[in-house]
Amino acid sequence: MSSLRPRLAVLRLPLLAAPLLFAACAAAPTPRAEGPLVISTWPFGKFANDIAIASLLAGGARLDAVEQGIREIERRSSDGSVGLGGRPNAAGYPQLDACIMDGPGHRAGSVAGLEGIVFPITAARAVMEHTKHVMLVGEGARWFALEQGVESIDVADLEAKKKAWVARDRAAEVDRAGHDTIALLVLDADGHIAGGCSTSGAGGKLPGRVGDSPILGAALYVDDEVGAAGATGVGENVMRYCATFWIVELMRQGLTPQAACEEVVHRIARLDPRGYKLDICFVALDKQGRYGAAASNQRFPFAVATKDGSQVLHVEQVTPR
Ligand code: SD4
Repeated sequence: MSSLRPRLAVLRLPLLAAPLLFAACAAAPTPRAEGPLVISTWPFGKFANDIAIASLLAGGARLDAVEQGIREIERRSSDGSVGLGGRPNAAGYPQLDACIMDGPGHRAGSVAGLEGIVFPITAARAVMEHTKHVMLVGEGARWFALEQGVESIDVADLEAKKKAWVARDRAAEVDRAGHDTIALLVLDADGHIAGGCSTSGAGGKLPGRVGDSPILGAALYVDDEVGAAGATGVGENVMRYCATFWIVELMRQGLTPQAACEEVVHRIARLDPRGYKLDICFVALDKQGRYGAAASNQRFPFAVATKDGSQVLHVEQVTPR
């Protein structure tokens, strides 16, 4: 994927050169798709993309493509981290986070700390479409999802959960290695954008911990005038920087999706005491059908689907500067 890794040496220029810089980045090579486009995180994203692109090519609505694609991953829980099959928290049970956003109308819905609900993305969409709110959490989110008829399982009784928690080391490190999330972005044939994100969150997280995945502007942001971005990785290193909002704003200023993803990794690394050891990965697309991806300190596979086919691509970690 060398075409996905434009070298941005020009970004070492002083701040005054910013307009020049953005013009230079906008010219960087970047893949472009005709017609509908779907991009999502990790290799399992291909399963979601296949469903989403088939739906779009059949004339389906972009939000249906987002929801149906992500539901496939929640249903499979095949990677051990999305949906109820995901990695449990420190007390041994999964708490799920999800959000969805639609470009036209700038609408959004989100759920966090959700227990026992099979399809959190559907719950998030119901928040967007059937309430005047944007985000529901915990017991209220579960109650709402049940009331909306979203498929559910029995949650373990509270006493048992409490005992499991007390029995464990409360200082347990969050399982940094064991995290995966689907963030999926769609550009439809009319040029409108939508996206969604779903996760069981970082394995071993404290009960009640909410990551970046359900937070708009952190793991997902959609702007119908510009483009969209999605994130995966250590949520704490994404949400403190409003990373996807930042990526979209850089695209607004002229950067390609690829350049914007890389630039935000570099800027976070510059600000953060961890430097590039952030474990953060981004995907993005824009209104022109261009897309890109970047990761701070790992090889990052992601999935792309267009009318011409569906594939898993990857980028290497950014080169620190
Ligand atoms: C979180 N960002 O809860 C999620 C986890 C993740 O790949 O993306 N893992 O922090």
